[in-house]
Amino acid sequence: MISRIDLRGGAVTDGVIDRDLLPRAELDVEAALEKVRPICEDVHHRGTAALIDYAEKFDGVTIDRVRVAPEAIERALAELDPAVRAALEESIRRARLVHREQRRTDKTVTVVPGGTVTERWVPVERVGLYVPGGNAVYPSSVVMNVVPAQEAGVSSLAVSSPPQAAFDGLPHPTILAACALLGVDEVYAAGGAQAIAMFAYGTDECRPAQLVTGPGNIWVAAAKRLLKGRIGIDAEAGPTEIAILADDTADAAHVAADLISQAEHDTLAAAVLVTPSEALAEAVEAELKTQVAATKHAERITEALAGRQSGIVLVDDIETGLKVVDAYAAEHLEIQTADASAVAARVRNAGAVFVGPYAPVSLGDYCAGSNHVLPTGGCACHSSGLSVQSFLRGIHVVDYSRDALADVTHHVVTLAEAEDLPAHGAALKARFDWKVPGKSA
Ligand code: HSO
Ligand code: ZN
Repeated sequence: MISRIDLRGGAVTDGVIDRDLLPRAELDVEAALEKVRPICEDVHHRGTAALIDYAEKFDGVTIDRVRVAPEAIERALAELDPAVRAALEESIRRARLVHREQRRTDKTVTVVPGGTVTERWVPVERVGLYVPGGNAVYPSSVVMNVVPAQEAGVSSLAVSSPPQAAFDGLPHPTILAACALLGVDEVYAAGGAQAIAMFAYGTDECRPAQLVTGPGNIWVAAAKRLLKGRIGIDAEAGPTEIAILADDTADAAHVAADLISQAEHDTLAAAVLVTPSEALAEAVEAELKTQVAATKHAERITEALAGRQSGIVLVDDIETGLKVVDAYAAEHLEIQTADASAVAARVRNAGAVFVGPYAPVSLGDYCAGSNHVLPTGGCACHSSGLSVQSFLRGIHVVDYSRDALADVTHHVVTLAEAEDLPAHGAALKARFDWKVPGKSA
């Protein structure tokens, strides 16, 4: 079911890994752009009326408003299973512990006497958080989006999630309950590209936001690409990925279970094992066979594991394995090797790293305290996951005295002239007794 890619015996030359040798899905966001463009335009022009039409068309529900009534949110919390409530509360508590430490303080640097630059960290005023529906419901993603936004000091937060036919056109009740637990009372029943357009343009019910965050399917990614600039985005999240770098100290049953756990998300989800151990590869293949057959979403998982985005990559040694996982830049990377901490410390590219046998990705998905909105599709080589920083802007505040400006004026004038932009220099000279070039005294 899962394919093998053999990079042993010289397939890796000079330590350079050709990314194209590694399994990865091709997600054609460009092609989806043309489909989402008219939807976004429609929401721009017709607002709520368009959203109601798309709820009918895409979600198969008839609704007469998109904003969820406060009573529905309160009811969802009142009816929430106490065990789920306790688990969500623990997830929120741990996430807050980690994200609170990401807050930044303003810093002032005295560049010269009388000349300072202060970096002020200012939260985005209003943020839209998208929580997907689809194959699964994601109250955990509400936690992962809302907690860093709140810790950053975002004052206005709105959540949108697709309307569900099974729940009278409301988002899933566990999503509503998670919002209630987090103190978010502005929730919309809109999904896909249309939800992103709602946040970007605003509607009669929903004030436009400056930033939209959260995972989503290809339509959400396409809408984010299309509307980026009009609204800030976190990332165009693609299907979930797990890579595991393991040697023969790893437990094959656990490795297989972890691969399956992320393959469960989507038929396009990626599960990649990188190992120098032929014995482990064989044992994991055998485990996958029996474990997949026994799991609830066997069909979806089988397709994900058989897809070209998944595979077992055989390498000569852990050294080469490290190069492979760095080239792959997985959303989630588990290290299940001897001396896992030392190996993990050498990883350069991954959305999040899970160290040793007792840190499976599922822990991070729900209750590690870490964030689970992470860069996919290789973007981990240049981007980070969602954090407090995602919701802040750093503003440089420049404050110079007359003397401090006078002291540096000759340098500014020189650089301005070197760039053939003399008016830049003139702006400084005008403040002192300097003669402005080209103007007679
Ligand atoms: N693994 C997903 C997050 C998630 N898993 C939510 C379960 N629920 C992307 O990091
Ligand atoms: Zn997951």
